Amino acid sequence: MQRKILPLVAATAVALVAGTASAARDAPAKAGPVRVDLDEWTLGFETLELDGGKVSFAIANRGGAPHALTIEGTAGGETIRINSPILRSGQSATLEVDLPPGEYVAYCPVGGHRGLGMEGRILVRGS
Ligand SMILES: [Cu+2]
Repeated sequence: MQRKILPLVAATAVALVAGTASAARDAPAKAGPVRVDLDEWTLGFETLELDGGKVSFAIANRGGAPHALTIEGTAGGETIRINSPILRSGQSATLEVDLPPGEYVAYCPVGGHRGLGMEGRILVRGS
């Protein structure tokens, strides 16, 4: 019995570590907030894959310059644009969003930060 349970426990621990990493891929939406660490000049991820539905983003500005997060996309013919507040160095914010399945771009809307590399993709799977 013990030998059957142990591998499951180990697999769960690995999944939890992956889910809290800032560059988390495949982070399950229902498993807690998705961490986004903003810095010069990166969002901390290139592609984020999430399950559709309510998603909570825990956004932190780890850099020196002001940063924010904008999520933009089209779902069902409707344009979706979500903006976090502009965060100063060290500030953080939680963004609760309800994203329909689809493909979104994420970027920092401050100054020319997007062009400097603060851009990524968010893929929302159907549930
Ligand atoms: Cu920025």
